[in-house]
Amino acid sequence: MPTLESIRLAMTVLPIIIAPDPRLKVKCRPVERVDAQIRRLMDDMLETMYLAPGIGLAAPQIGVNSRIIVVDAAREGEDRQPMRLANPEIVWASPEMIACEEGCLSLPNQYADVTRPAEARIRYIDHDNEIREIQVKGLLSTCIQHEMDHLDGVLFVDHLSNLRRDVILRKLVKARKTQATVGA
Ligand code: GNR
Ligand code: NI
Repeated sequence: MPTLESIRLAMTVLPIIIAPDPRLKVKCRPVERVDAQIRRLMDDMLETMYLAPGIGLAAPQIGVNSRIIVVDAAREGEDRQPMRLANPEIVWASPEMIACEEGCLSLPNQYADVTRPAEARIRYIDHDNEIREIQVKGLLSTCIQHEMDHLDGVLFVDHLSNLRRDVILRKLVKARKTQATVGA
């Protein structure tokens, strides 16, 4: 029988770090083992992602330097398909590439086309600490690759020209200054 204390009724929504920020530019450390504490973090990340709302979230976006991502690329109206991945690795990528318009919760209101492998095979550790592999395509493939980039300190704007990246980052600096002034 689980004790009352071991049953979590509420998950925690965590603040998302907005670029530019040095915490989004670091390489994250591998997870040693997916234990109850990591599972809790994965659940809090999912809750944070759903509220935002977004289709993916990487640990560094909430200030945690660990190789953990969560994803749910289910369409609106479909049942939720939450995925929890630790130490994700690309073990195969298709030669075919696909361009998808990407956004990022750490780059609010900024969108650009990014070209990535259309399909990929991903090895990861799941929420039960089991090694698994999945083959993904479409939006799910794009999203997982976007999240994996975060674990190496890479943002989608790093795939654009220096000029386009700097235009977006300057907009975010300006928006932050305006917010600080207005106190919004
Ligand atoms: O919510 C998100 N949408 C999205 C759309 C296209 C490609 C990637 C993404 S991921 C993004 C959430 C996010 O910032 N994850 O890091
Ligand atoms: Ni992102």
